[in-house]
Amino acid sequence: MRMRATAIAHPNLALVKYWGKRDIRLNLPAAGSLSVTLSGLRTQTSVAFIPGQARDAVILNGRAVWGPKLDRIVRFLDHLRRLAGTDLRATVNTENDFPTAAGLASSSSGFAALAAAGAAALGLELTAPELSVLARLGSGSAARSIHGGFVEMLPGVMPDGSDSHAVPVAYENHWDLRCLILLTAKGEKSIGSTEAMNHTASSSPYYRAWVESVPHDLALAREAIRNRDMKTLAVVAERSCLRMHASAAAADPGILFWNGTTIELIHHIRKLRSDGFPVFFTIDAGPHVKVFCSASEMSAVTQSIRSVFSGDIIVARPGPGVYLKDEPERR
Ligand code: 2P0
Repeated sequence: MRMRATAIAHPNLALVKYWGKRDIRLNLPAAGSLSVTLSGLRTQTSVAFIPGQARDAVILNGRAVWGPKLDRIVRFLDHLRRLAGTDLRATVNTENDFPTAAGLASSSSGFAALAAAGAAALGLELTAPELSVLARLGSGSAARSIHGGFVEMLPGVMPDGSDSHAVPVAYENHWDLRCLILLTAKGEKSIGSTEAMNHTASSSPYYRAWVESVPHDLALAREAIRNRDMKTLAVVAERSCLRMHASAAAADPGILFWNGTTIELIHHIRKLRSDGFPVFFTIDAGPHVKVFCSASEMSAVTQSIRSVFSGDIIVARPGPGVYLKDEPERR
């Protein structure tokens, strides 16, 4: 057992969204989802299990983490300790090169990197599905960042969640897409994804219809990715995004993640598409707009967006799954 390890993971963006759980305690999703793991944004996490250390310590971007955020990570470290049969406490040091808890999927890369580094530090030799199951216990979307490229999350049927993990759909170099992340606001979002999706599930009359709509969208998206069919993927991804947000907006009280710029950008992207550009948007549990287009169209799409948007833009592309710093990337 080497007791310490460092892992690198990239956040993923869902094209068919995950929104709602069949088991809150085990983070089991109510339906599948499909995402792209993105290079261009990255989390690096080091974990050290230290004999004699009294309690877990977590440092995020150089600052100590406290309160409910620390409790969530300690609960995750407890899963690791149970698997390894140890009661050693850990020091976790994690760095994001992009805004945390702002609707940029930091929990997906965060828990994927923590799962891989923690498991390696404790000498756990896990298969990819086992590592994905472990990451899922930290955050549902983290299960998908174990793999690179285009990834599907299987909801599974087992009560213990052992069949609820991600699987690769296509490698990162399968399709040379670009993702422009348009930052429409600064700071952390007002409500976390976990709380927002649980509130939607318990109070939105549209929630059931949302969950029932997912399998059909998954089948279409899977096929569209295999065929590099932008037209179909655009329709499915925007539909999945809008249905997810509609189910949240119909909760009681309703949850609205968008600001005015979000809506202006939605209209602009749809206009671009009707003008013949193969482009589409998606939006997560925050106000930022993520725009997908082919690599060859990126400069024209960026130029057009710049006519209505002056905020920061992060450029990302399909990227690798989680890997240990001193080992090759996992494909
Ligand atoms: C997704 N999101 O599929 C959806 C779309 C946000 C909007 O997965 O409670 O942070 O930790 O399982 O993974 C965000 O949810 O929630 C998310 P938990 P998570 O990407």
